[in-house]
Amino acid sequence: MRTDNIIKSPDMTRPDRLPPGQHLREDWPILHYGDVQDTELPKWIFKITGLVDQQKELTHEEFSNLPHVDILTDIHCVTGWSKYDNLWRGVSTAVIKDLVKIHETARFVTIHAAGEFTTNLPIEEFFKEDCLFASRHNGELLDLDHGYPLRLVIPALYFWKSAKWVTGVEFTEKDSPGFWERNGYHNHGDPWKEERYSQ
Ligand SMILES: Nc1nc2c(c(=O)[nH]1)N[C@H]1C(S)=C(S)[C@@H](COP(=O)(O)O)O[C@H]1N2
Ligand SMILES: [Mo]
Repeated sequence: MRTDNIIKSPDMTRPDRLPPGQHLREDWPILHYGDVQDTELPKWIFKITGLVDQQKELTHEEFSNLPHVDILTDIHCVTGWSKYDNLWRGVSTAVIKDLVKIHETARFVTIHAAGEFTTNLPIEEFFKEDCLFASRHNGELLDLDHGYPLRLVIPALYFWKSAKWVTGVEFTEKDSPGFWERNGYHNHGDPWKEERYSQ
């Protein structure tokens, strides 16, 4: 594995790297609600909407031409499994700031995915340096089951925030709970605080 220029997720260097209540897995389970979303690349569009000066749409070719990074992260799923050492390649969330001017009133991000899936997070957690829109995992193109052509990766939060089949981001002033957040999962989802379920 190449190790130059790889950003390492800060949580990987904790003395105890496994969050409370989690167990390690070597394989990679597939979990999502509803159907696998198979979008033909020519029809695929990435939209940046909400509190921005001008909304923006990118084709798959335009998105693929954005600068790419390699980021190494652990995965922590709310159902209890964790998977170490995932090398993702894709576009850093920070690149969004070069594409649009985000209003200062923006405090939250809603991630939109094919099949009307959404998830929400505070803007500062979306822009952490280990967050990216990934198209590759451990050197291979993402499997359709794992979100091809593009998935979000937010390493510091439970994996349900890492939306598969992403189609866009929306910047908002108010927080708006996403799909799992409306269906019993915690609104925030910090694995180190075991923010698993709501109430
Ligand atoms: N579009 C979409 N993305 C999603 C989900 C979903 O239902 N739809 N589920 C989330 C949940 S609950 C988990 S645990 C991870 C699982 O990702 P994986 O199947 O690649 O392991 O995807 C997340 N992303
Ligand atoms: Mo999940």
